Amino acid sequence: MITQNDVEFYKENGYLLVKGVFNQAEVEEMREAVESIIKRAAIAKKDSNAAWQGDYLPPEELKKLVLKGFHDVHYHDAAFMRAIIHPNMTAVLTKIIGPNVHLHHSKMLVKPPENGAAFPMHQDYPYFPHALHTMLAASVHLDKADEANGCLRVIPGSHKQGGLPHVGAHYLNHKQYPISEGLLCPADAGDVLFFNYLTIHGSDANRSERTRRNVLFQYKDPADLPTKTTHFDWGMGLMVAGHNPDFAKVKPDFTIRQPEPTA
Ligand SMILES: O=C(O)CCC(=O)C(=O)O
Repeated sequence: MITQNDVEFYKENGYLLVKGVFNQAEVEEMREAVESIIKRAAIAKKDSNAAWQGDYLPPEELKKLVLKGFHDVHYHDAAFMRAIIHPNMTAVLTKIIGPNVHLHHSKMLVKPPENGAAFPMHQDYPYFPHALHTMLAASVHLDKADEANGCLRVIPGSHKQGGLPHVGAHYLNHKQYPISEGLLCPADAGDVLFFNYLTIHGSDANRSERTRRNVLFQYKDPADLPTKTTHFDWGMGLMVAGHNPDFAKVKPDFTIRQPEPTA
């Protein structure tokens, strides 16, 4: 699926766009799954707006922005589990992470037309820091994404700076790193943008009449261990390629809470 030059490009720039990872039928299946999650979230009254808050936009603009964002999509619909372990996906992952790869978490990010939320520039690193920095996001495009509907933007090579201070752990100083300075990464449905968790990235608001639906899977080498317990999602640690070399530590370190006794 990718060449040695692509691997070098990823190492140098901290991101790589791979065209046509998913075919039209697979994209359609994921679109239906996303729409169904949105409907079921509304029925369950769990559809609160996931748009990032902060000082990167004037409050009156910020309050209009909407993001349909939910974690653990592979717990909601089997279409995403198929995508997480798709042979085209693992072919790329094993080239840029290594032979052993496991899942960290999954989520969906739907920016509705006209007022789809922006993401100020940030690294994913502060959310879930790890020792070896193998962690990457695979952002799967379910619609054509461009500047008008708020496609992803990256700062090439920024992963080489290591972890940077974030405002309240969420995003970088927006005056120093305005969204407009990120390199636009336009993509078609079925394309996947891979980017390291140290790569500075973000996206502008969707001001177009088109929706922008992405699902994002975060993966890493199982030998790359967390340096801080900050984030836990179900499904974390599921092997998608190779094997886990540490027999004693295949599951993340967490405590299962016992349900409260009911009367
Ligand atoms: O999909 C986007 O526009 C940005 C998503 C993002 O930055 C993230 O989830 O960390």
